[in-house]
Amino acid sequence: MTRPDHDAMTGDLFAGTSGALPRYETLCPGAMLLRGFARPAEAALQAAIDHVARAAPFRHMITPGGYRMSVAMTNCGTYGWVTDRHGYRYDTIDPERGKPWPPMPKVFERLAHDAAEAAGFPGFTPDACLINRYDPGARLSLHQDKDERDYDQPIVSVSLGLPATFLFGGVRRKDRPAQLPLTHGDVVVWGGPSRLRYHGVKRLETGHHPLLGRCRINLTLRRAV
Ligand code: MD3
Ligand code: FE
Repeated sequence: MTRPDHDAMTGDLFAGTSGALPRYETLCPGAMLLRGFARPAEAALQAAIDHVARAAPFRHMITPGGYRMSVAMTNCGTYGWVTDRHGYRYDTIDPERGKPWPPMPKVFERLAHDAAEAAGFPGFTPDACLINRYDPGARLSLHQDKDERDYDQPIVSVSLGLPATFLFGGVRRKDRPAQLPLTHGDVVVWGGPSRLRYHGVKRLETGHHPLLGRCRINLTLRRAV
């Protein structure tokens, strides 16, 4: 599906994209893939990620079961997602630094808002952004996102850098997952009946991306509280 009104809808940040309009695709009820939606903002996104990571560095958190996550993580916004031996939670304080997370960059907030609107969820205002960094070999096993208060709020996921294979299953762990290749600039909005689906990311292959280098970065924008 093409959107001739895309520029008008997203405003000046994303203006001038008419030569390469993103394609829109429904993956399953409530989930919409917006191919290339983040590309016009790639430089601003990268600068904002660097800014956040200088204040709150990427770290490998420990799962409640005692495993070190292969994905390196940091957060920005009012709430950050954290895991340690005690469990998963959203916290206003970065436990590594004992200080609040860096504020949500305007470019993140705007991208999430505009992507959600394009997918049929107007008025989305994220209060949490988890930034996941996948180095070659990193993976994320199948899980549900259940730590948020209101499942009626969508989740906006932004892929940058190296390509990855995303897995999305059903609402039961045993449901065989579908595989979805996600590349630089792709945005997925997960809402409605897709919100509690199991999902994960396959082991990242080695490679080099012209902007991000040897990694994949995923922004997961949520309304936590
Ligand atoms: C599908 N991150 O941090 S976000 C996570 O690429 C996480 O780093 C992945 O899953 C990543 O929790 C993918 C995409 C995503 C997020 C929430 C979902 C997909 C979802 C909720 C329901 C179904
Ligand atoms: Fe998830």
